[in-house]
Amino acid sequence: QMMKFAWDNYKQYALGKNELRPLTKNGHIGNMFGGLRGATVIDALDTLYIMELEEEFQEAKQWVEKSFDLNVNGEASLFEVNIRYIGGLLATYYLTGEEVFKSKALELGEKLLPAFNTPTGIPRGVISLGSGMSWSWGWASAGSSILAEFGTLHLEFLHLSELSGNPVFAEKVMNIRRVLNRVEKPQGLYPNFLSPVTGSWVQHHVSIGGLGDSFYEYLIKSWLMSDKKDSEAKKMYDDALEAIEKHLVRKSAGGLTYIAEWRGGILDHKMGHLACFSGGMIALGAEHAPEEKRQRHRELAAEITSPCHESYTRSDTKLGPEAFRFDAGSEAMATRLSERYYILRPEVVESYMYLWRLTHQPKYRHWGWEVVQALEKHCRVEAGFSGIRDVYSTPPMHDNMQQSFFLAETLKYLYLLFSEDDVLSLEDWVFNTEAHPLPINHTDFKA
Ligand code: DMJ
Repeated sequence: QMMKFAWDNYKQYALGKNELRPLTKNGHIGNMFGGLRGATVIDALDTLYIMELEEEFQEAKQWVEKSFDLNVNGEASLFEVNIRYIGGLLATYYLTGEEVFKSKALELGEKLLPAFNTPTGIPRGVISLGSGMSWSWGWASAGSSILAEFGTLHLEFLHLSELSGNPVFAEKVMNIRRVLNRVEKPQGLYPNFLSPVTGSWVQHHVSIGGLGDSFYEYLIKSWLMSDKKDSEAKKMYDDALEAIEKHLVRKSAGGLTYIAEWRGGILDHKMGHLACFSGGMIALGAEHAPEEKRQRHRELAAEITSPCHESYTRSDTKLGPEAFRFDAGSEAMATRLSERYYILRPEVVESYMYLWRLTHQPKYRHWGWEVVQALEKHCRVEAGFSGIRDVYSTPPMHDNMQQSFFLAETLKYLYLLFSEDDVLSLEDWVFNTEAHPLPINHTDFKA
């Protein structure tokens, strides 16, 4: 019902725009997708399909067939186009077998290739879909590329090669891996900024949250998607996790285990909402860890998820802030005004879903249900769901934005949390970082 409500309002007020503005009842286009439209349609497709919302799925499919235009000119984020559009189209193709999704994914994939034309082959973050020109984000230090951006292409690009028979996509991402393997890692950690010109780190900021997050996720998932053959990815994941455990995982005075950020050796005792996906990732990896580490990793996954849950329960809305801290007497709460917002993000329920599926401890379903109730109470407005500006104040002020990842991820993970384990079984599927399911063992990882 939540998904139907989110979709119906998007369709009524914003179909063809990228997101719905649920308070003003209109659409939002933004500047992340380079002139591409319908981000919410593409992100919602597989969720509608999985939830058996058949009529709504047909509406979305029709929009793709009739109105989804790839001949656009504008500045796109390579990462966002890949995870939302390519991921959404590929997943829907694999679920339905309908050619239109495959052909659009391949056509769009081709348009992303010029971004890799750099001295190292590390792509730049922004690409003009019309001209193929690419450049780095103005805010990224010294023209660098971002770890979580160029490190979050592997799953989709292997499928593009598999489906097209063209090895070029796989070659591009295997080259990224080569560069990463060559460069020296401070204390075994991967900093967030790398120069696409020299292939060396530009700054020593390490984070398992924003700017770093899905790079780690794609290492373990690359290995799983290859049906456990891509041992290089597994080793990179194992080594990275070991360094994270040693240098970033800390326990607060109140006994909460969290993952801090690292700035040239100095710890910033802050955990972003984005970092809360890591409980799920570590739980998934733990199942395949060597026996001597398995139990410790299982415990770590559960421990890391706990402050994320606390960040929700300690707020007045029972929704969690964008970032929470463990310093100056604070525990699992935002201390800065600018970090108090919640934009319908999925990472906390994502971890609940993995931990439920892997442990069957009822608390994860209880925690997920608390989120459902809080979303209904504070984020549901007359024409859709909206993010809120301050999780510590009720009634909350709304931000007038229904993010597309709310339909792709937050609602999908909640649905899967309450489904049987064989609905998109973790044995058969990996979820890309936008929660689009990709089948295991369909790729030739050696390409
Ligand atoms: C999503 O687009 C993806 O989950 C991405 O990896 C991180 N940010 C958003 C959701 O918060």
